[in-house]
Amino acid sequence: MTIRLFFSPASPYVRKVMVAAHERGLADRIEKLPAAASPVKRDAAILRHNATGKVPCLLLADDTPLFDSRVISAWIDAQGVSGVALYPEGDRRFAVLTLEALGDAMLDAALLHRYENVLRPEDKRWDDWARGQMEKIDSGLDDLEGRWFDLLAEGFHAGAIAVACTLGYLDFRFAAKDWRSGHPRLAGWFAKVSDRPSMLATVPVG
Ligand SMILES: N[C@@H](CCC(=O)N[C@@H](CS)C(=O)NCC(=O)O)C(=O)O
Repeated sequence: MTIRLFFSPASPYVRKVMVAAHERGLADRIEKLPAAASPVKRDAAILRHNATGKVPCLLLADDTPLFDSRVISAWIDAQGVSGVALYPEGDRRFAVLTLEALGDAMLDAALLHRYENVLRPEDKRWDDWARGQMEKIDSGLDDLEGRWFDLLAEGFHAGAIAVACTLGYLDFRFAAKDWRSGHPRLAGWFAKVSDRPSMLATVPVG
């Protein structure tokens, strides 16, 4: 079975699904397709399969597209040939899904902040809007350090993967942001999970 993935080595959402694939023993079955996703210059090859033009987008053997990162991660988990389920059964499943949604929402804010400061022409930038995105990241960090920490530390499930990719993205694109100060438990957890083969194999480049 060959599956193809519109891939970007810098995308934290692509990283989420590649980490999931490594954790579940599927990474070597994924053929990486080149992609240049951008909200201002859309990639025609992605658009043929995903009307949003975003990565990640997975193509099954018969060309059926799967997106976005949450759907792809769930599909990978369902195929899993090794490792531990990323989405547990029962009530805990919804807690893990909510944690994944929190990690993704922080990533959305980080990406929007970056687009504002990298893509938008300087004279059109809006500081309050960028500050609002950063505030989402900051309140998310506080919540991860507090009420979500026990679930986060329970195992490397889909929620933990989303958070790990979010923190990795902050280090990659917001290196000056000292998110570790004030979040010592989160910092210790991230140092530990960063040594997992799935995380080491997917360190962002770009
Ligand atoms: N909710 C989506 C977000 C994916 C996303 O925003 N990907 C970015 C790259 S990191 C992208 O394709 N941006 C291009 C665009 O916004 O058109 C997911 O979880 O996969």
